[in-house]
Amino acid sequence: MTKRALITGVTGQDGSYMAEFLLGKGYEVHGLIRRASTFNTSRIDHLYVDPHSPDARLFLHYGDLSDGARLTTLLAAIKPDEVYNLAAQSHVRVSFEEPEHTADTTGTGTIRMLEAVRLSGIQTRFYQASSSELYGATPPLQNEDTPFYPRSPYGAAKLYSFWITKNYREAYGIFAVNGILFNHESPRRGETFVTRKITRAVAAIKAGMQDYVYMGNLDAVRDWGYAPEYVEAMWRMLQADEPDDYVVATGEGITVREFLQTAFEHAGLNWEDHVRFDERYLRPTEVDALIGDASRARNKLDWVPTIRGKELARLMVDADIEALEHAGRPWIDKVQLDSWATSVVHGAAEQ
Ligand code: NAP
Ligand code: G4F
Repeated sequence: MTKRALITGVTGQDGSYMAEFLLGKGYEVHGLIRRASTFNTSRIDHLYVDPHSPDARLFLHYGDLSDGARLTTLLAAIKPDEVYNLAAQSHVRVSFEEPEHTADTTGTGTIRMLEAVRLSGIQTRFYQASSSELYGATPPLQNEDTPFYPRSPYGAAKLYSFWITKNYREAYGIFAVNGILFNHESPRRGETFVTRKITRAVAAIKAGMQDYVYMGNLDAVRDWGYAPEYVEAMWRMLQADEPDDYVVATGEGITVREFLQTAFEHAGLNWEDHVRFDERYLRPTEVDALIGDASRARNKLDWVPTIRGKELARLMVDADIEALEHAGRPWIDKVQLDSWATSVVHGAAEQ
């Protein structure tokens, strides 16, 4: 029997890797996408097959986490065996600018999905994209028993989602799990997260198109892993005999400064010549250090990461240099437009 999965956030970094992974395993994959005035499917365009074709196994549906009725009817129609709830306003800095929207999408969106599961009456397994941001001010090492102390509207919204997922597991017997994922990156990472911002800047500086990149707190420590490996951990959680919550992390932390240094050195550049400080990129409350202990995932899911922070920096620099070489002029114009927007429209290009 072909398994069927629904992915919310299928156009995002993780959603695109998850769609690829599940198609590779023979699943029929359904993805929720937001209607936008421009195309927003660039991360999954390579997977697209005309739905009229008998070979089509990826199907996209318009919907939004703010629209509970739509989520319920969609789940009732698709009847997925597995639901991966990856959609969210996922940027921590932006959550300070848009706290209500973040609460609505990243927090209340989860209860809308869980209600859709409950009200549609379907039998399904539910994955919730929880985050190491839950730990916030609690120092490392962090594992499943570490107390939560979120430090942003995003972290607080994810805290609600964590507990409501656990509650629906206990109250209604739904196979619902939380993956508490530490930062994970890739060449598909959103351009305003720190790793991708750095590796894109390295490519542009190397090509002589830009001289400086403006950064915030370089002392923050993060446990950076590789996104394709992390979506496999999500899938493994839904294949387990019993539902549980799992930390997914590499166990190694490095500072933003070390990531910068590694990325610039890989391209033969000295980071100190090109990095400048801009207080705009500081957060009202910062999460100083996240380093995860993923022993439970290793022991119960047999999941082991292989790529860690510095290797990831080199891999992403290579990908951005190659993307720049192949994209040509349109990409160059986009870089110039981005830096123009950052300098002229104060606050509009928070990164
Ligand atoms: P991402 O690249 O920012 O993707 C977010 C996805 O959510 C996009 O597809 C976006 O659609 C969609 N979305 C946003 N608001 C929506 C709404 N109201 N209704 C429906 N869809 C909506 O995020 P990611 O890095 O792939 O992360 C996936 C999930 O894991 C997120 O929940 C994130 O908070 C969580 N997480 C990520 C990390 C990490 O390090 N990457 C770590 C822990 C947890 P558009 O393309 O239309 O914007
Ligand atoms: O790349 P970041 O924006 O990621 P952050 O805040 O750790 O959040 C990411 O990981 C979470 C898991 O822990 C996810 F839940 C969340 O959805 C997201 O994927 O920032 C990383 C660090 C921060 O300490 C930030 O202050 O980098 C620091 N930083 C320094 N300069 C910067 C910058 N961050 C950004 N985005 N831009 C800067 O210029």
